Amino acid sequence: MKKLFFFAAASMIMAACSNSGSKAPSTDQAAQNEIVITNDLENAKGVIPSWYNDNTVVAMTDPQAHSGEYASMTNDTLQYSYFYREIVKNLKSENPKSVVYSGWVYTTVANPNFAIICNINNDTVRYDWKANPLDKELSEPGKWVEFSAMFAFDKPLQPSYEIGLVAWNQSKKNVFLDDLKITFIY
Ligand SMILES: [Ca+2]
Repeated sequence: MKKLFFFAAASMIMAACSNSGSKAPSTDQAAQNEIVITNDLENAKGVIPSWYNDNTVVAMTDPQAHSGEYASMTNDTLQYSYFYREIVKNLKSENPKSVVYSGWVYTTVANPNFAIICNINNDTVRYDWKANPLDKELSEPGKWVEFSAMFAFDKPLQPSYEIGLVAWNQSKKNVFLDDLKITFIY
């Protein structure tokens, strides 16, 4: 009788172990610490929450967009690209540690004065801003190139602050963006 009880208890423990083991794979853990937002710009004209400057989104044929038909165009009159803005607390109850803004960029001129900007606003007041220039990555005009810009939030954030991500083109020549991806890391 004792032996049977021990065997039953042991199999219950084993069952408990295998359950907890299958519930928390490491990839899920990593995903829980990130919020990923993607935008291929194909539906930008339909007004997507948190995205602005859809007047920069154009149908492209020559050159072709990186995906589908649409990409964001910047030049002398459109210095700022399609623009992502969101309040910190609308993303998650905690504050992000950093954000990575990545995607594809096409320049019509070598080494344009072109940068990804991360703005942080406290209501209407600028709290912080950083630039990640892409001029060196864009040494070859006439092709789509993948880019990635990382910004660490080293100045403390408040839940009410607004984070903005935008490309700033000061080259006056056409530079296009497509297939944007924003990854907030917590
Ligand atoms: Ca597209």
